[in-house]
Amino acid sequence: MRRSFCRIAFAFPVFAAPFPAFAAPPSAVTVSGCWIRSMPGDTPSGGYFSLMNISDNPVDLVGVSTAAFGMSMLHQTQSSGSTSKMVMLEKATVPANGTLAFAPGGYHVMFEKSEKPLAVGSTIPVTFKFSDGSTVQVPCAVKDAAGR
Ligand SMILES: [Cu+2]
Repeated sequence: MRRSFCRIAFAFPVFAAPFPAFAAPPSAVTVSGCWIRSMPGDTPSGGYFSLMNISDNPVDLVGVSTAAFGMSMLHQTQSSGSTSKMVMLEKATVPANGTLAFAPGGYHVMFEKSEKPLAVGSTIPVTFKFSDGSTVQVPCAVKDAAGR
């Protein structure tokens, strides 16, 4: 089973390089409550979740990937007055023994170039990569544009 999973994972060359799939240490960070706001057509979809770091050192989220989308970026929405804009982030730091929320209006993952339309109510596996070299894969719930 592991061997066939490996072959499937490496069939996506965009994601193949950075993951030491069987050598990664257990992660100090857990991911919970992950969901994706599925948008029609080519509109980017936001990804939201909570990160909890149980170690005594800060850990950075450095990347997110899923076979369901061709591109995944870390974004932060920044508001000033009546305008808001999104900036791209290299990383997002989860404080030692602390949490970091990715939520509408703040930190989020921007998923672009969906491979095919996502079914609302389904889940897709998403892999989170951290600065300590660990990776975590969790199922993310697909919700509609209203977040339901
Ligand atoms: Cu964004």
